[in-house]
Amino acid sequence: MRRKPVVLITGASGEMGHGLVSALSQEHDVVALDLKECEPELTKMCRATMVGDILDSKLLERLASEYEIHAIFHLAALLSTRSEFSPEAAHEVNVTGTLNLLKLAVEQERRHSARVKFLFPSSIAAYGVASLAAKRAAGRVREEQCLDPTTMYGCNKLYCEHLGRYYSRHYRQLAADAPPAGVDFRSIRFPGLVSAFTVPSGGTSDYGPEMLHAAAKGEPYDCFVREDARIPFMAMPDAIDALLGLMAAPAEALSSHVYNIGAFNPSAGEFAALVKQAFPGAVIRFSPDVRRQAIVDSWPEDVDDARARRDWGFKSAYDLDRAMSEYLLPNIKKRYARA
Ligand code: AKB
Repeated sequence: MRRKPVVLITGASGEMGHGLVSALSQEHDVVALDLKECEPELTKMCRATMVGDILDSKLLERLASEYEIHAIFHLAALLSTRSEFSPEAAHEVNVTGTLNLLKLAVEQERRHSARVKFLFPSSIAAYGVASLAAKRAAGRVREEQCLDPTTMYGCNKLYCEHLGRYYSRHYRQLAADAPPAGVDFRSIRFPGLVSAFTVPSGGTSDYGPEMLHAAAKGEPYDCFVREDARIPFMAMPDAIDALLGLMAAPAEALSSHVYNIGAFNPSAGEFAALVKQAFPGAVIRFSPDVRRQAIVDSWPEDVDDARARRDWGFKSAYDLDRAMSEYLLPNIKKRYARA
């Protein structure tokens, strides 16, 4: 008897997992995996939740034997700042962990004779520009430009995009029993994300969401980048919609395994000004950390997302003003009023 297919989400308790579990669970049976116990509210939406490590091969074997997995959203990762404190551990989680999930996808395809969709959140950290002058000159970067990341996390993301392409098109290409079709790997290079419901940790784009949440809580915030630091950001609902949109796109429409998506790109100073407008008493001081600043300076100030618009109709719904007035401020105010 065929079992009901499920969608597996790794890193389900993280920043993006929350929104994704609730969106996906409306149409799919979701199995959520995370190092931490999922919140009860999320658990209720899932067919099953598992506490465990993507490096634990026994756990992945158990998952493979218990469920028929038809799509994997592999969100689990160590972000850019945290990865610089233990680069080898980051490599293990970010690369070996991804490899384990790609192997799981291949194994599921073999068992169930159906292609597995593999959705991979890559990052603007895959880019690396050599200097501020080069960043300004590069402007909106296309997917194949400036690929010299300076962080372990960025190197890991870029390499995993290549691994995905390999598992999709070239896996065991010389073996007599090479699979007829590879994993259906699709990835998005996300900008910094801003959610009303979760505060990220361990990233370098965290100054955006951190200053907003601090202001809402009435706490002062020391921003670790300069006022003129500029990278792309996006409101979380657009990020979730983009993953769902890419998942739904017909394979023939996709000309690539990797897509930029963009929404808005305020400087840290411009973002702080909007936060102060919303929370007039907010105290935001700029005290740049030279080394974290250097990471932000190595990321592009904007991305060209023409490929995503053309191939699968990506379009962000939230520019910065709408993100603030319709999504971030109402939800954040409600959240901290309750706390
Ligand atoms: C980070 O700052 O590491 C992440 C990212 C930009 O991918 N938020």
